[in-house]
Amino acid sequence: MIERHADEIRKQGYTLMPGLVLPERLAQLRSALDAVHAAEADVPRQRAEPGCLRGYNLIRRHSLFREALQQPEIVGLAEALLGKDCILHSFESRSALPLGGTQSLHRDMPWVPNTPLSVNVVWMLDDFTEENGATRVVPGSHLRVEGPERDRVYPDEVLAVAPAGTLLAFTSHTWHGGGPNRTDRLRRAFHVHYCRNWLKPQRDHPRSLDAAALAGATPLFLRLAGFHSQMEFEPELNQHQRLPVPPAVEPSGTPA
Ligand SMILES: O=C(O)CCC(=O)C(=O)O
Repeated sequence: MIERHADEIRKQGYTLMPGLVLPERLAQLRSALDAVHAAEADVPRQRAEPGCLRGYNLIRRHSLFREALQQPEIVGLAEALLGKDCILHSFESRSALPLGGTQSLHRDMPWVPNTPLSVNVVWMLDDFTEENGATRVVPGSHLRVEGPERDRVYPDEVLAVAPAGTLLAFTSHTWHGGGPNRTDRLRRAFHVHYCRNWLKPQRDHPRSLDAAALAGATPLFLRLAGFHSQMEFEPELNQHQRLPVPPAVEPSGTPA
């Protein structure tokens, strides 16, 4: 199953994986995300994109998100495309508010021949429909050298319309963007973005996780969070003692 989806991504740039999130888990994830959106309503970055609610660094926020990161089918897909040592780049929510959500088509990272740098997985917590801002993707765009023009609507873009619980995965090469939400309800989703092991992730995950978040961490979680992708410490070469890791710095009201 993983190979079929990986092949689809190699051929058309994206794939839809329905039914991977069971209804009970979906309800729990919605509640967890609603709580983040409510708790961080006043964080300036959450309001950085008008028309959307954003949640940042979600692996800090709830064990359910830390579990989602490790969903075996998705990790398998990311590994098939990025290597067995791939790590987490970022884990954020982007929920389209009523009458919001429109986003220019874009690539998540620069285009490198035959080498996607990342795989982004959109977890649809609500049905994605034509009306409520389903993600737009352009089939085959992952093979084009050039990127999309800002604010341009391309005739070959398609909507990732699918029921809640479906995961949409695409690579850093694939043109994609949020669609307009013309309904009166929030369209919730979060994005688990995996990248190659040698890239610098968007967040400093190892230093953003406190003891509670790390309690019971699996080896897979530690790898994905990037604990093993940092430079190895070699006291005999560095000629000094390892310094204590400073606690995560969190200016008041601005979660890392
Ligand atoms: O919300 C969506 O449907 C897509 C969002 C997206 O592509 C992004 O934020 O980079």
